[in-house]
Amino acid sequence: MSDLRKNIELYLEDRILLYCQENMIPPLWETPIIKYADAHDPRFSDLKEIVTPKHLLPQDILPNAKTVLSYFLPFQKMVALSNLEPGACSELWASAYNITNLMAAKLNDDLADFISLQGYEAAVPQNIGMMGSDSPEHIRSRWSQRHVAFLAGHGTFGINNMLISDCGCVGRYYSIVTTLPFGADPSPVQERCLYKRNGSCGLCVKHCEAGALTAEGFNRTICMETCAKNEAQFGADVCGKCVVGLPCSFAVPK
Ligand code: B12
Repeated sequence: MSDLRKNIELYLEDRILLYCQENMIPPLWETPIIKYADAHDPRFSDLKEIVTPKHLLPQDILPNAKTVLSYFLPFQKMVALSNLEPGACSELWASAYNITNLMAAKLNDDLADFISLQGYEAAVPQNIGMMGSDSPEHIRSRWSQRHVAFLAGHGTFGINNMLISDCGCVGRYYSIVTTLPFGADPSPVQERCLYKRNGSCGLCVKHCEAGALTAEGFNRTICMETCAKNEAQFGADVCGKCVVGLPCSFAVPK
């Protein structure tokens, strides 16, 4: 691994520790995983069809874009364990979501500054939360973090829609567009979702009491209604029952 690549990893790990110290919060995450996509990968254009015609290209974010840095922040097991019970999400699950998003905004800016100091350009995608339209079925992001992570080789998609990383699917993805001179990371060869691999498992579907997730597909409207109920109770638009207590929560299933 190149020194610069290693230094970026160490920098991110350090910043997380520092953020926790400065804000007097316990670390809620395992070591982040950083992977890179080629900003000229033609599959970025496909996202205009797969996600939304308004989906951005890396070059819309940074004209000289060469590489997209995508990182996964895996939650610690205790965060997932707190959310195993059926019903509303756990308070810890909700607060971990809010804390992670606040921290990631800072990490992204710091990481972009760090990359600039190394002599490369870096830009953080902006306004990439939900992009509502007339129909809730069209609630999409113009920068789909998990599709970007997929192009960076982080993992394969489970039937719960989650991208299953090298250390499972319980966590959050973020990304930065850069001119870093790294090649793209390879995609995993093996299908990581057991249901997709051989029809076994399917636990994520069983965990979705609301019925948003079925083996046939995913109903965003039902999922959003469930997340909205948790938001009213715990201040975060989350649920997460479909990602906890699974063979792919914290590992790549054998
Ligand atoms: C809008 C949104 C929501 C909405 C709508 C959900 C939805 N699925 O669209 C609501 C509020 C309901 C929601 C719920 C959740 N969300 Co959400 N959400 C987003 C957001 C902002 C945009 C998602 C988007 O537009 N996706 C585009 C649509 C078209 O694709 P998709 O839904 O991702 O599903 C695609 C894949 O499954 C893919 N796919 C499946 N198989 C294959 C195979 C191949 C080869 C390919 C290429 C693609 C592919 O195709 C599907 C359809 O195109 C992203 C953050 C971001 N900026 O990306 C987070 C994000 C997707 N959410 C996330 C999470 C964790 C959740 C929840 C678990 C809530 C929680 N934190 O407790 C639930 C899970 C719902 C579910 N099972 O999908 C994480 C996912 C992390 C991961 N490990 O994958 C993200 C990436 C946030 C982040 N920064 O990490 N979310």
